[in-house]
Amino acid sequence: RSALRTLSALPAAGIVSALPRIARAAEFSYKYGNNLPLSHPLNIRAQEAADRIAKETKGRVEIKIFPNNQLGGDTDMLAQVRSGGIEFFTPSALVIATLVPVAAINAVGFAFNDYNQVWAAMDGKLGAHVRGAIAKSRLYAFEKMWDNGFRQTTSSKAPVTNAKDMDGLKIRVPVSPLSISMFKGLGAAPASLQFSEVYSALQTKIVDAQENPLPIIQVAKLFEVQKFCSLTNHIWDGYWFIANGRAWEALPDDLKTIVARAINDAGMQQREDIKKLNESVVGDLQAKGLTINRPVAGSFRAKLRESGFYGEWKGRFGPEAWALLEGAVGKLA
Ligand code: X2X
Repeated sequence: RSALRTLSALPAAGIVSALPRIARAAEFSYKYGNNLPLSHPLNIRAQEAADRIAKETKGRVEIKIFPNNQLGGDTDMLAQVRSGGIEFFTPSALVIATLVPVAAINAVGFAFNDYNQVWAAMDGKLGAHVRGAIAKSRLYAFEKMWDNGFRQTTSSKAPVTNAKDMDGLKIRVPVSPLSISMFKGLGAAPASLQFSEVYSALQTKIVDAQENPLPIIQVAKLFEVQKFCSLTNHIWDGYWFIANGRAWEALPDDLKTIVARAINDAGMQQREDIKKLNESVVGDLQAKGLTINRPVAGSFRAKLRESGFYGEWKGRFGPEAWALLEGAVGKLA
């Protein structure tokens, strides 16, 4: 009895440290949803970040990962992270642009030539501009964007060798006005579907083609339902690691620092993983039966100019964002 009285006189934190063996719930138990299989570097590095965060916060912050659209497709997860149903989400730039239109700016067709240009822009002024816009939607975007990759075109029908081969192509694109506009500009017949629907849509021939970076084509096993892979490199796409604004603000500053450092560091490592995968995965995909070809960008760019794609999107993004993009990649239109 007297021991109990002593204990109950202690402040709550004292009791917890006096009884270290009693399992306790984390003070901040947060859910993170994403759309990729567990084997993708995004999930591998996110799990490492979650483990590091649990350790460095001494269990005060716990992040549970729900990969592979377990919580619904991108549109559902975006709604959940806004409402607070989940605290973290990694939407592609194309997907978060349904809420924050300027976020699609990195996905303007054939804008970036290589990763040096990409990271200089996204870790620099262009990325800061987009993060500012995301913040206005009461979402916190971590500083370092994660890599999705340069998007490539796969088809069950025929290789894409130049812009003419896009004519009438029934191609799945993400739920993204920019993607729809771009593929229409190229003469294709694009249809928006969430990523969670892509494999079965290809399998049942609802669409003949899709476009995604090579690591996704591999981990989502799209080679099982596609024959040709054309390295069109038409869009560079990345993932914004975002948090619900209230959940982020609820963290004391010292925990914010630990969480941000772990997530940004993991993002930097994830970029390296994708870079390495890009080098090895072509061979793997060929071995799995995909026929690979490397078209040149010229005819696609010309077709997009002709169709007014760049002019239209310059207007939609506005002069400030467009100038930041052209500052990073050179004149586009
Ligand atoms: O939906 C896609 O194609 C994906 C997985 O690349 C995105 O998240 C945009």
